[in-house]
Amino acid sequence: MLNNKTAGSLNLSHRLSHRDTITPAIVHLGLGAFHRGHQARITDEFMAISGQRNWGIISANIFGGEQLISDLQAQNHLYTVTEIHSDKRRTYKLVSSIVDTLYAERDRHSLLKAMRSPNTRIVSLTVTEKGYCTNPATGELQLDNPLIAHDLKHPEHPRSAVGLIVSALAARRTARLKPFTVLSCDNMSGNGKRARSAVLQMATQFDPELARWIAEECSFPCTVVDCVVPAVTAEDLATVKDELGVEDKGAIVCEAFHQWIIEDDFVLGRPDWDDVSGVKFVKDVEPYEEMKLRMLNGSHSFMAYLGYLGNYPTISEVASDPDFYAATSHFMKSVAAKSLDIPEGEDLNAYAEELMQRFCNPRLTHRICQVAMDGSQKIPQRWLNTVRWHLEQGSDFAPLALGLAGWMKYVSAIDRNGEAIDVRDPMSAELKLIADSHPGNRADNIAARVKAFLSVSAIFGDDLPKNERFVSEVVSASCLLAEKGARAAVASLRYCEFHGR
Ligand code: CS2
Repeated sequence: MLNNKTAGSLNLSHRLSHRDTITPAIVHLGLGAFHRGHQARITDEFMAISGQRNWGIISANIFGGEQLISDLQAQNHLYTVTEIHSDKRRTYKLVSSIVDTLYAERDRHSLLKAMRSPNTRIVSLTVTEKGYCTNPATGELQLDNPLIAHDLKHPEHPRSAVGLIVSALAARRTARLKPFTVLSCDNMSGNGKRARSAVLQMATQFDPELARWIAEECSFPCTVVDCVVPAVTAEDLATVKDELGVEDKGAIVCEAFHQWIIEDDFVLGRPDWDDVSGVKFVKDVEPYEEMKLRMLNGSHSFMAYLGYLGNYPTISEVASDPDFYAATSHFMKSVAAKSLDIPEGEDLNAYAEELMQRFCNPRLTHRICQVAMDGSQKIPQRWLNTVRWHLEQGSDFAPLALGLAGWMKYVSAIDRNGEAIDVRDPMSAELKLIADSHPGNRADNIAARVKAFLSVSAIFGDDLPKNERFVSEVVSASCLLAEKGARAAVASLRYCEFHGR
Protein backbone atom coordinates (compact mmCIF):
# COMPACT_ATOMS: atom_id res chain seq x y z
CA MET A 1 0.00 0.00 0.00
CA LEU A 2 1.18 3.54 -0.76
CA ASN A 3 2.60 5.37 2.27
CA ASN A 4 5.67 7.34 3.37
CA LYS A 5 7.73 4.14 3.39
CA THR A 6 6.70 2.69 0.01
CA ALA A 7 6.54 6.04 -1.83
CA GLY A 8 10.31 6.09 -2.28
CA SER A 9 10.21 2.79 -4.15
CA LEU A 10 7.82 4.13 -6.79
CA ASN A 11 9.37 4.90 -10.15
CA LEU A 12 8.01 8.41 -9.80
CA SER A 13 9.88 11.61 -9.16
CA HIS A 14 8.82 12.00 -5.54
CA ARG A 15 8.73 15.75 -5.87
CA LEU A 16 8.54 16.69 -2.24
CA SER A 17 11.58 15.55 -0.33
CA HIS A 18 11.52 16.29 3.43
CA ARG A 19 7.77 15.84 3.39
CA ASP A 20 7.74 15.85 7.18
CA THR A 21 8.80 19.52 7.08
CA ILE A 22 5.55 20.61 5.42
CA THR A 23 3.41 22.78 7.71
CA PRO A 24 -0.31 23.42 7.07
CA ALA A 25 -1.60 26.89 6.16
CA ILE A 26 -4.67 25.91 4.15
CA VAL A 27 -7.82 24.15 5.39
CA HIS A 28 -9.91 22.74 2.57
CA LEU A 29 -13.58 21.74 2.75
CA GLY A 30 -14.59 19.13 0.15
CA LEU A 31 -11.93 16.44 -0.22
CA GLY A 32 -13.29 15.13 -3.49
CA ALA A 33 -11.55 13.95 -6.64
CA PHE A 34 -11.61 17.44 -8.14
CA HIS A 35 -9.75 18.98 -5.18
CA ARG A 36 -7.13 16.20 -5.32
CA GLY A 37 -6.70 16.58 -9.07
CA HIS A 38 -6.67 20.37 -9.11
CA GLN A 39 -5.79 22.53 -6.06
CA ALA A 40 -3.87 19.88 -4.11
CA ARG A 41 -1.91 18.83 -7.20
CA ILE A 42 -1.10 22.46 -8.10
CA THR A 43 -0.10 23.25 -4.51
CA ASP A 44 2.16 20.19 -4.49
CA GLU A 45 3.72 21.36 -7.75
CA PHE A 46 4.17 24.87 -6.29
CA MET A 47 5.97 23.57 -3.19
CA ALA A 48 8.20 21.34 -5.35
CA ILE A 49 9.14 24.28 -7.63
CA SER A 50 9.54 26.91 -4.90
CA GLY A 51 11.06 24.78 -2.16
CA GLN A 52 8.55 26.35 0.23
CA ARG A 53 7.08 23.89 2.72
CA ASN A 54 4.67 26.18 4.55
CA TRP A 55 1.56 25.74 2.39
CA GLY A 56 0.40 22.28 3.37
CA ILE A 57 -3.31 21.45 3.24
CA ILE A 58 -5.56 20.00 5.93
CA SER A 59 -8.38 18.60 3.82
CA ALA A 60 -11.81 17.66 5.16
CA ASN A 61 -14.94 16.07 3.88
CA ILE A 62 -18.15 17.45 5.31
CA PHE A 63 -20.45 14.67 4.17
CA GLY A 64 -19.68 11.33 2.59
CA GLY A 65 -16.25 10.05 1.71
CA GLU A 66 -15.57 8.71 5.22
CA GLN A 67 -13.89 5.60 3.75
CA LEU A 68 -11.68 7.78 1.56
CA ILE A 69 -10.55 9.69 4.65
CA SER A 70 -9.65 6.41 6.38
CA ASP A 71 -7.84 5.20 3.28
CA LEU A 72 -5.82 8.41 2.96
CA GLN A 73 -4.97 8.41 6.67
CA ALA A 74 -3.60 4.88 6.23
CA GLN A 75 -1.52 6.20 3.32
CA ASN A 76 -0.07 9.14 5.28
CA HIS A 77 -2.41 11.27 3.09
CA LEU A 78 -0.36 10.45 -0.02
CA TYR A 79 -1.99 9.62 -3.34
CA THR A 80 -1.11 9.46 -7.01
CA VAL A 81 -2.51 11.30 -9.98
CA THR A 82 -2.63 9.60 -13.37
CA GLU A 83 -2.49 12.48 -15.83
CA ILE A 84 -4.15 11.92 -19.20
CA HIS A 85 -2.60 14.09 -21.90
CA SER A 86 -4.27 15.40 -25.05
CA ASP A 87 -2.08 13.00 -27.08
CA LYS A 88 -3.48 10.20 -24.85
CA ARG A 89 -0.16 9.66 -23.00
CA ARG A 90 -0.40 8.81 -19.28
CA THR A 91 2.01 10.26 -16.74
CA TYR A 92 2.00 9.78 -12.98
CA LYS A 93 2.49 12.17 -10.08
CA LEU A 94 2.78 11.56 -6.36
CA VAL A 95 0.95 14.29 -4.42
CA SER A 96 2.22 15.12 -0.91
CA SER A 97 0.60 18.50 -0.24
CA ILE A 98 -2.22 17.13 1.95
CA VAL A 99 -0.81 16.71 5.46
CA ASP A 100 -4.00 15.75 7.29
CA THR A 101 -7.49 14.55 6.39
CA LEU A 102 -10.59 14.95 8.54
CA TYR A 103 -14.21 13.84 8.43
CA ALA A 104 -16.27 16.76 9.71
CA GLU A 105 -19.15 14.70 11.10
CA ARG A 106 -16.63 12.83 13.29
CA ASP A 107 -13.71 15.26 13.61
CA ARG A 108 -15.60 18.55 13.92
CA HIS A 109 -13.60 19.70 16.93
CA SER A 110 -10.26 19.12 15.17
CA LEU A 111 -11.54 20.79 12.00
CA LEU A 112 -12.75 23.90 13.81
CA LYS A 113 -9.48 23.99 15.79
CA ALA A 114 -7.53 23.95 12.52
CA MET A 115 -9.73 26.69 11.03
CA ARG A 116 -9.25 28.82 14.16
CA SER A 117 -5.48 28.32 14.19
CA PRO A 118 -3.41 31.46 13.47
CA ASN A 119 -1.39 29.25 11.07
CA THR A 120 -4.44 28.89 8.84
CA ARG A 121 -4.38 31.64 6.25
CA ILE A 122 -6.78 30.26 3.65
CA VAL A 123 -9.96 28.17 3.91
CA SER A 124 -10.80 26.84 0.45
CA LEU A 125 -13.93 25.09 -0.76
CA THR A 126 -15.04 22.54 -3.31
CA VAL A 127 -18.46 21.67 -1.90
CA THR A 128 -20.32 21.81 -5.28
CA GLU A 129 -23.01 24.37 -6.10
CA LYS A 130 -25.50 22.87 -3.61
CA GLY A 131 -22.95 23.03 -0.76
CA TYR A 132 -23.48 26.78 -0.30
CA CYS A 133 -27.15 26.18 0.62
CA THR A 134 -28.25 29.15 -1.47
CA ASN A 135 -31.09 29.71 -3.92
CA PRO A 136 -29.54 28.88 -7.35
CA ALA A 137 -31.34 31.79 -9.07
CA THR A 138 -30.90 34.51 -6.41
CA GLY A 139 -27.98 33.45 -4.18
CA GLU A 140 -30.15 33.92 -1.07
CA LEU A 141 -29.18 31.70 1.88
CA GLN A 142 -31.81 28.97 2.26
CA LEU A 143 -32.77 29.39 5.94
CA ASP A 144 -35.14 26.42 5.59
CA ASN A 145 -32.31 24.17 4.35
CA PRO A 146 -32.01 21.46 7.06
CA LEU A 147 -28.26 22.07 7.42
CA ILE A 148 -28.65 25.82 7.81
CA ALA A 149 -31.60 25.40 10.17
CA HIS A 150 -29.45 23.03 12.28
CA ASP A 151 -26.49 25.39 12.36
CA LEU A 152 -28.64 28.35 13.36
CA LYS A 153 -29.90 26.32 16.32
CA HIS A 154 -26.51 24.74 17.17
CA PRO A 155 -23.80 27.26 16.22
CA GLU A 156 -21.29 25.39 18.37
CA HIS A 157 -21.75 22.23 16.23
CA PRO A 158 -21.98 23.52 12.64
CA ARG A 159 -22.52 20.93 9.90
CA SER A 160 -22.67 23.10 6.76
CA ALA A 161 -19.64 24.64 5.05
CA VAL A 162 -21.10 28.10 5.68
CA GLY A 163 -21.72 27.28 9.35
CA LEU A 164 -18.18 25.96 9.84
CA ILE A 165 -16.72 29.10 8.29
CA VAL A 166 -18.88 31.46 10.36
CA SER A 167 -18.08 29.56 13.56
CA ALA A 168 -14.33 29.67 12.88
CA LEU A 169 -14.40 33.36 11.94
CA ALA A 170 -16.38 34.22 15.07
CA ALA A 171 -13.76 32.43 17.21
CA ARG A 172 -10.94 34.25 15.43
CA ARG A 173 -12.64 37.58 16.04
CA THR A 174 -13.07 36.76 19.74
CA ALA A 175 -9.39 35.80 19.91
CA ARG A 176 -8.51 39.06 18.15
CA LEU A 177 -6.97 37.15 15.24
CA LYS A 178 -7.23 38.29 11.65
CA PRO A 179 -9.68 36.25 9.58
CA PHE A 180 -8.56 33.87 6.82
CA THR A 181 -9.27 34.21 3.11
CA VAL A 182 -12.25 32.16 1.93
CA LEU A 183 -11.32 30.71 -1.46
CA SER A 184 -14.20 29.13 -3.37
CA CYS A 185 -13.06 26.69 -6.04
CA ASP A 186 -16.52 25.66 -7.18
CA ASN A 187 -18.01 25.95 -10.65
CA MET A 188 -20.23 28.97 -10.03
CA SER A 189 -20.50 32.39 -11.52
CA GLY A 190 -19.02 34.79 -8.96
CA ASN A 191 -18.15 31.88 -6.65
CA GLY A 192 -16.33 34.12 -4.14
CA LYS A 193 -19.21 36.60 -4.10
CA ARG A 194 -21.70 33.75 -3.56
CA ALA A 195 -19.60 32.40 -0.69
CA ARG A 196 -19.29 35.89 0.84
CA SER A 197 -23.02 36.51 0.60
CA ALA A 198 -23.88 33.18 2.22
CA VAL A 199 -21.37 33.71 5.05
CA LEU A 200 -22.57 37.26 5.73
CA GLN A 201 -26.23 36.21 5.68
CA MET A 202 -25.48 33.42 8.18
CA ALA A 203 -23.31 35.68 10.40
CA THR A 204 -26.03 38.32 10.47
CA GLN A 205 -28.43 35.74 11.91
CA PHE A 206 -26.11 35.47 14.93
CA ASP A 207 -24.59 38.92 15.33
CA PRO A 208 -24.66 41.86 12.90
CA GLU A 209 -21.37 43.09 14.38
CA LEU A 210 -19.73 39.77 13.44
CA ALA A 211 -21.10 40.14 9.92
CA ARG A 212 -19.71 43.68 9.76
CA TRP A 213 -16.27 42.48 10.92
CA ILE A 214 -16.24 39.71 8.30
CA ALA A 215 -17.35 42.13 5.57
CA GLU A 216 -14.54 44.53 6.45
CA GLU A 217 -11.69 42.17 7.35
CA CYS A 218 -12.19 38.96 5.35
CA SER A 219 -11.60 38.41 1.63
CA PHE A 220 -13.54 36.11 -0.72
CA PRO A 221 -11.71 36.15 -4.08
CA CYS A 222 -13.46 34.65 -7.09
CA THR A 223 -11.74 31.91 -9.06
CA VAL A 224 -12.14 29.94 -12.27
CA VAL A 225 -11.14 26.30 -12.00
CA ASP A 226 -10.75 23.91 -14.91
CA CYS A 227 -9.68 20.29 -15.05
CA VAL A 228 -11.79 17.28 -16.04
CA VAL A 229 -11.59 14.89 -13.08
CA PRO A 230 -13.86 11.88 -13.62
CA ALA A 231 -15.13 10.05 -10.55
CA VAL A 232 -12.70 7.25 -9.71
CA THR A 233 -13.73 3.68 -10.53
CA ALA A 234 -12.53 0.34 -9.17
CA GLU A 235 -11.07 -0.24 -12.64
CA ASP A 236 -9.00 2.96 -12.29
CA LEU A 237 -7.61 1.76 -8.95
CA ALA A 238 -6.77 -1.65 -10.40
CA THR A 239 -4.97 -0.05 -13.37
CA VAL A 240 -2.95 2.22 -11.05
CA LYS A 241 -1.97 -0.79 -8.94
CA ASP A 242 -0.84 -2.68 -12.07
CA GLU A 243 1.05 0.28 -13.51
CA LEU A 244 2.67 1.60 -10.33
CA GLY A 245 3.06 -1.64 -8.44
CA VAL A 246 1.42 -0.25 -5.33
CA GLU A 247 -2.14 -0.09 -4.04
CA ASP A 248 -3.36 3.51 -3.86
CA LYS A 249 -6.93 3.84 -2.62
CA GLY A 250 -6.78 7.62 -3.01
CA ALA A 251 -5.67 7.54 -6.64
CA ILE A 252 -7.32 9.69 -9.24
CA VAL A 253 -7.21 9.78 -13.02
CA CYS A 254 -7.68 13.19 -14.61
CA GLU A 255 -6.59 15.52 -17.35
CA ALA A 256 -2.97 16.65 -17.34
CA PHE A 257 -4.50 19.98 -18.39
CA HIS A 258 -5.48 22.32 -15.63
CA GLN A 259 -6.29 26.01 -15.39
CA TRP A 260 -6.81 28.18 -12.30
CA ILE A 261 -7.57 31.89 -12.59
CA ILE A 262 -7.67 33.61 -9.21
CA GLU A 263 -8.54 37.14 -8.06
CA ASP A 264 -5.52 38.32 -6.14
CA ASP A 265 -7.24 39.31 -2.88
CA PHE A 266 -5.80 37.48 0.14
CA VAL A 267 -5.84 38.94 3.66
CA LEU A 268 -3.08 36.71 5.09
CA GLY A 269 -1.00 36.03 2.00
CA ARG A 270 -1.08 33.13 -0.42
CA PRO A 271 1.20 30.70 -2.25
CA ASP A 272 2.71 31.94 -5.54
CA TRP A 273 0.55 29.35 -7.25
CA ASP A 274 1.26 31.09 -10.57
CA ASP A 275 4.74 29.56 -10.47
CA VAL A 276 2.81 26.55 -11.83
CA SER A 277 1.75 26.58 -15.50
CA GLY A 278 -1.97 27.14 -16.08
CA VAL A 279 -2.39 29.36 -13.01
CA LYS A 280 -2.73 33.14 -13.10
CA PHE A 281 -3.73 35.89 -10.72
CA VAL A 282 -5.99 38.60 -12.11
CA LYS A 283 -7.90 41.61 -10.84
CA ASP A 284 -11.27 40.37 -12.15
CA VAL A 285 -12.10 36.78 -13.17
CA GLU A 286 -15.57 37.53 -14.53
CA PRO A 287 -14.76 37.46 -18.27
CA TYR A 288 -12.89 34.18 -17.83
CA GLU A 289 -15.53 32.57 -15.63
CA GLU A 290 -18.41 33.33 -17.99
CA MET A 291 -16.32 32.01 -20.90
CA LYS A 292 -15.64 28.74 -19.12
CA LEU A 293 -19.07 28.28 -17.50
CA ARG A 294 -21.06 29.02 -20.64
CA MET A 295 -18.82 27.29 -23.18
CA LEU A 296 -17.21 24.35 -21.39
CA ASN A 297 -19.77 23.64 -18.67
CA GLY A 298 -22.69 24.68 -20.86
CA SER A 299 -21.56 22.11 -23.45
CA HIS A 300 -21.06 19.47 -20.78
CA SER A 301 -24.63 19.83 -19.59
CA PHE A 302 -25.94 19.91 -23.18
CA MET A 303 -24.17 16.62 -23.90
CA ALA A 304 -25.08 15.13 -20.53
CA TYR A 305 -28.88 15.20 -20.78
CA LEU A 306 -29.22 14.63 -24.52
CA GLY A 307 -26.35 12.14 -24.50
CA TYR A 308 -27.96 10.15 -21.69
CA LEU A 309 -31.26 10.05 -23.58
CA GLY A 310 -29.28 9.06 -26.67
CA ASN A 311 -27.85 6.08 -24.74
CA TYR A 312 -24.26 7.27 -24.51
CA PRO A 313 -22.43 6.50 -21.20
CA THR A 314 -19.51 8.96 -21.42
CA ILE A 315 -18.75 12.48 -22.61
CA SER A 316 -16.11 11.27 -25.07
CA GLU A 317 -18.61 8.91 -26.71
CA VAL A 318 -21.23 11.65 -27.02
CA ALA A 319 -18.73 14.19 -28.34
CA SER A 320 -17.45 11.68 -30.90
CA ASP A 321 -20.92 11.21 -32.41
CA PRO A 322 -20.79 13.41 -35.57
CA ASP A 323 -24.20 15.00 -34.97
CA PHE A 324 -23.45 15.73 -31.30
CA TYR A 325 -20.00 17.00 -32.25
CA ALA A 326 -21.49 19.42 -34.79
CA ALA A 327 -24.36 20.49 -32.54
CA THR A 328 -22.09 21.06 -29.50
CA SER A 329 -19.54 22.95 -31.57
CA HIS A 330 -22.36 25.03 -33.07
CA PHE A 331 -23.73 25.70 -29.58
CA MET A 332 -20.35 26.91 -28.36
CA LYS A 333 -19.44 29.07 -31.34
CA SER A 334 -22.84 30.42 -32.40
CA VAL A 335 -24.82 30.53 -29.14
CA ALA A 336 -22.62 30.62 -26.02
CA ALA A 337 -19.69 32.59 -27.47
CA LYS A 338 -22.03 35.22 -28.93
CA SER A 339 -23.31 36.06 -25.43
CA LEU A 340 -19.82 36.69 -23.99
CA ASP A 341 -17.64 39.73 -23.47
CA ILE A 342 -14.45 38.29 -24.90
CA PRO A 343 -11.57 38.34 -22.39
CA GLU A 344 -8.62 40.28 -23.80
CA GLY A 345 -6.48 38.20 -26.12
CA GLU A 346 -8.86 35.24 -26.16
CA ASP A 347 -9.99 33.57 -29.41
CA LEU A 348 -13.34 31.92 -28.65
CA ASN A 349 -13.39 29.83 -31.82
CA ALA A 350 -9.99 28.40 -30.99
CA TYR A 351 -11.16 27.84 -27.40
CA ALA A 352 -14.20 25.94 -28.71
CA GLU A 353 -11.99 23.75 -30.91
CA GLU A 354 -9.70 22.99 -27.95
CA LEU A 355 -12.69 22.08 -25.80
CA MET A 356 -14.07 19.70 -28.42
CA GLN A 357 -10.71 17.91 -28.53
CA ARG A 358 -10.70 17.65 -24.74
CA PHE A 359 -14.26 16.30 -24.75
CA CYS A 360 -13.36 13.64 -27.36
CA ASN A 361 -10.37 12.21 -25.47
CA PRO A 362 -11.29 8.49 -25.16
CA ARG A 363 -8.76 7.98 -22.34
CA LEU A 364 -10.92 10.15 -20.05
CA THR A 365 -13.85 8.05 -18.82
CA HIS A 366 -16.01 11.02 -17.85
CA ARG A 367 -19.39 9.50 -17.10
CA ILE A 368 -22.56 11.23 -18.22
CA CYS A 369 -24.27 10.54 -14.89
CA GLN A 370 -21.56 12.54 -13.08
CA VAL A 371 -22.05 15.59 -15.30
CA ALA A 372 -25.85 15.27 -15.26
CA MET A 373 -25.88 15.44 -11.45
CA ASP A 374 -27.31 18.54 -9.71
CA GLY A 375 -28.67 20.14 -12.88
CA SER A 376 -31.03 22.36 -10.86
CA GLN A 377 -27.93 24.03 -9.40
CA LYS A 378 -25.87 24.05 -12.61
CA ILE A 379 -28.32 25.14 -15.32
CA PRO A 380 -28.95 28.68 -14.03
CA GLN A 381 -25.33 29.72 -14.52
CA ARG A 382 -24.39 27.48 -17.45
CA TRP A 383 -27.36 28.12 -19.74
CA LEU A 384 -29.90 30.67 -18.58
CA ASN A 385 -27.91 33.89 -18.85
CA THR A 386 -26.96 32.84 -22.38
CA VAL A 387 -30.68 32.34 -23.09
CA ARG A 388 -31.51 35.76 -21.60
CA TRP A 389 -28.90 37.40 -23.82
CA HIS A 390 -30.37 35.82 -26.97
CA LEU A 391 -33.92 36.71 -25.93
CA GLU A 392 -32.83 40.35 -25.62
CA GLN A 393 -31.11 40.19 -29.03
CA GLY A 394 -33.91 38.25 -30.70
CA SER A 395 -31.30 35.72 -31.83
CA ASP A 396 -31.16 31.91 -31.94
CA PHE A 397 -30.71 29.70 -28.88
CA ALA A 398 -32.20 26.46 -30.30
CA PRO A 399 -29.50 24.17 -28.77
CA LEU A 400 -30.39 25.40 -25.29
CA ALA A 401 -34.11 25.00 -25.87
CA LEU A 402 -33.34 21.37 -26.79
CA GLY A 403 -30.94 21.07 -23.87
CA LEU A 404 -33.69 22.21 -21.49
CA ALA A 405 -36.10 19.75 -23.09
CA GLY A 406 -33.50 17.02 -22.48
CA TRP A 407 -33.04 18.10 -18.87
CA MET A 408 -36.80 18.10 -18.26
CA LYS A 409 -37.06 14.58 -19.67
CA TYR A 410 -34.04 13.49 -17.59
CA VAL A 411 -35.41 14.79 -14.29
CA SER A 412 -38.77 13.17 -15.01
CA ALA A 413 -36.72 10.07 -14.04
CA ILE A 414 -38.26 7.85 -16.72
CA ASP A 415 -36.73 7.48 -20.19
CA ARG A 416 -38.65 7.02 -23.44
CA ASN A 417 -38.52 3.21 -23.01
CA GLY A 418 -40.07 3.50 -19.56
CA GLU A 419 -36.77 2.72 -17.82
CA ALA A 420 -36.06 4.50 -14.51
CA ILE A 421 -33.37 7.21 -14.49
CA ASP A 422 -31.31 7.55 -11.28
CA VAL A 423 -31.53 11.34 -10.92
CA ARG A 424 -29.08 12.85 -8.38
CA ASP A 425 -30.23 16.39 -7.63
CA PRO A 426 -31.21 18.23 -4.42
CA MET A 427 -34.51 19.09 -6.12
CA SER A 428 -35.14 15.64 -7.65
CA ALA A 429 -38.32 14.92 -5.66
CA GLU A 430 -39.91 18.27 -6.54
CA LEU A 431 -38.98 17.91 -10.20
CA LYS A 432 -40.25 14.34 -10.48
CA LEU A 433 -43.53 15.41 -8.88
CA ILE A 434 -43.90 18.08 -11.57
CA ALA A 435 -43.35 15.48 -14.30
CA ASP A 436 -45.72 12.99 -12.69
CA SER A 437 -48.39 15.66 -12.22
CA HIS A 438 -48.30 16.57 -15.92
CA PRO A 439 -48.17 13.24 -17.80
CA GLY A 440 -48.77 12.54 -21.49
CA ASN A 441 -47.08 13.19 -24.80
CA ARG A 442 -49.71 15.08 -26.73
CA ALA A 443 -48.61 18.63 -27.56
CA ASP A 444 -50.92 20.13 -24.91
CA ASN A 445 -49.60 17.71 -22.24
CA ILE A 446 -46.02 18.63 -23.13
CA ALA A 447 -46.79 22.35 -23.06
CA ALA A 448 -48.38 22.03 -19.61
CA ARG A 449 -45.39 20.04 -18.32
CA VAL A 450 -42.83 22.51 -19.70
CA LYS A 451 -44.68 25.46 -18.16
CA ALA A 452 -44.82 23.65 -14.81
CA PHE A 453 -41.05 23.06 -14.90
CA LEU A 454 -40.41 26.66 -15.91
CA SER A 455 -42.47 27.86 -12.96
CA VAL A 456 -39.71 26.70 -10.55
CA SER A 457 -38.42 30.19 -9.75
CA ALA A 458 -35.40 28.88 -7.81
CA ILE A 459 -34.09 27.75 -11.21
CA PHE A 460 -35.74 29.95 -13.86
CA GLY A 461 -36.29 33.13 -11.85
CA ASP A 462 -39.43 35.21 -12.39
CA ASP A 463 -38.59 36.57 -15.85
CA LEU A 464 -38.14 33.51 -18.07
CA PRO A 465 -41.52 31.84 -17.41
CA LYS A 466 -43.20 35.07 -18.53
CA ASN A 467 -41.26 35.25 -21.80
CA GLU A 468 -43.58 33.88 -24.47
CA ARG A 469 -40.85 33.24 -27.02
CA PHE A 470 -38.75 31.33 -24.48
CA VAL A 471 -41.68 29.15 -23.37
CA SER A 472 -42.71 28.50 -26.98
CA GLU A 473 -39.17 27.47 -28.03
CA VAL A 474 -38.79 25.06 -25.09
CA VAL A 475 -42.25 23.56 -25.78
CA SER A 476 -41.37 23.06 -29.46
CA ALA A 477 -38.04 21.47 -28.55
CA SER A 478 -39.77 19.18 -26.06
CA CYS A 479 -42.26 18.08 -28.74
CA LEU A 480 -39.37 17.43 -31.17
CA LEU A 481 -37.55 15.38 -28.52
CA ALA A 482 -40.67 13.36 -27.70
CA GLU A 483 -41.36 12.72 -31.39
CA LYS A 484 -37.84 11.98 -32.69
CA GLY A 485 -35.76 10.96 -29.67
CA ALA A 486 -32.51 12.59 -28.60
CA ARG A 487 -30.15 11.55 -31.42
CA ALA A 488 -32.50 12.61 -34.24
CA ALA A 489 -33.43 15.82 -32.43
CA VAL A 490 -29.74 16.72 -32.07
CA ALA A 491 -29.14 15.84 -35.72
CA SER A 492 -31.90 18.28 -36.67
CA LEU A 493 -29.89 21.01 -34.92
CA ARG A 494 -26.96 20.11 -37.14
CA TYR A 495 -29.26 20.45 -40.15
CA CYS A 496 -30.25 23.91 -38.93
CA GLU A 497 -26.58 24.92 -38.57
CA PHE A 498 -25.65 24.01 -42.11
CA HIS A 499 -28.84 25.12 -43.76
CA GLY A 500 -29.71 28.13 -41.66
CA ARG A 501 -33.03 28.53 -39.83
C1 CS2 B 1 -18.61 19.09 -15.20
C2 CS2 B 1 -17.47 19.81 -14.49
O1 CS2 B 1 -19.50 17.56 -13.65
C3 CS2 B 1 -19.69 18.64 -14.25
O2 CS2 B 1 -20.69 19.35 -14.10
O3 CS2 B 1 -19.15 19.97 -16.17
O4 CS2 B 1 -17.06 19.13 -13.32
C4 CS2 B 1 -16.28 19.92 -15.44
O5 CS2 B 1 -15.71 18.62 -15.67
C5 CS2 B 1 -15.21 20.84 -14.92
O6 CS2 B 1 -15.77 22.10 -14.63
C6 CS2 B 1 -14.11 20.99 -15.95
O7 CS2 B 1 -13.24 22.01 -15.57
